[in-house]
Amino acid sequence: MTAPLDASPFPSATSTEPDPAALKHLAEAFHKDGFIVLRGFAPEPTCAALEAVTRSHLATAVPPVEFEADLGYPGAPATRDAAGGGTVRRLRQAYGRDQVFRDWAANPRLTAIVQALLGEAPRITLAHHNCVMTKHPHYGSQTGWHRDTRYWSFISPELVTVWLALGDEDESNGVLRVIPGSHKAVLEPGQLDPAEFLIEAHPASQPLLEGAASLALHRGDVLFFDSRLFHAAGRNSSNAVKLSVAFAYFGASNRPVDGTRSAEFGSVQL
Ligand SMILES: O=C(O)CCC(=O)C(=O)O
Repeated sequence: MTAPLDASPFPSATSTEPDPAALKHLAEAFHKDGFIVLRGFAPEPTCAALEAVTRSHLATAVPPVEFEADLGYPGAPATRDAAGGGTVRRLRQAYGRDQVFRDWAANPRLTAIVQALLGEAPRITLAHHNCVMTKHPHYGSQTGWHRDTRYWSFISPELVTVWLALGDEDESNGVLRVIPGSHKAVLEPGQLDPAEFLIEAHPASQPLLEGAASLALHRGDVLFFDSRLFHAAGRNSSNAVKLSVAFAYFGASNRPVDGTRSAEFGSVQL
């Protein structure tokens, strides 16, 4: 499937006042499918600034980073000492890395949309995502079907992940795949493995997987998805690293559960 082309709710490229009817339409699509894609939503100077800082931090693996070898997903190096063991999977704590990340995460046009999707004022969680996802050729791993909320602890599971493509994302470099509507799916016992990945061979997974769609993105496209949406991604068989900036947002009436990892790094009020 081709990714849906949702129209920007802003009347012009510089406006920060969204059209209420367009915003309502986006929110309806989001609640139905679990995601929306806004083409070319991030201006080129923003993408260029984010990419420049990302590449400079990647060059020396400025901490904190997550290595592919730490997760051991399919295709990852077995250990940090193995060939490709220094391959970075994420530049973590993006918000603290540079003003360009803070500006993007708090961009008023972006947060106006998140607010419409959550139905209340959003906050940025610094505990989850808050990163640049990097998928490298050769050692970038495959990510199985999962919901982001599998390892997040909030009093309500309603969060929105905002994923900005800094380059083309397609079948050649590990495009994101989603199962539209799966944010509402009620699972059967035993349908998830101990790490809460969907067991594809489970009979109840088949109807879900039949609806899977690839979300091809271009530089500047922004995917907003419900953090309960099942998604997965393949490996990168191109010869260039894929870079995507990801932040997650929760509503003012929500909060991380005390004492959990979700409460560890605080949040940003917008
Ligand atoms: O790019 C990928 O492999 C998917 C990443 C992802 O969905 C995640 O880390 O939650």
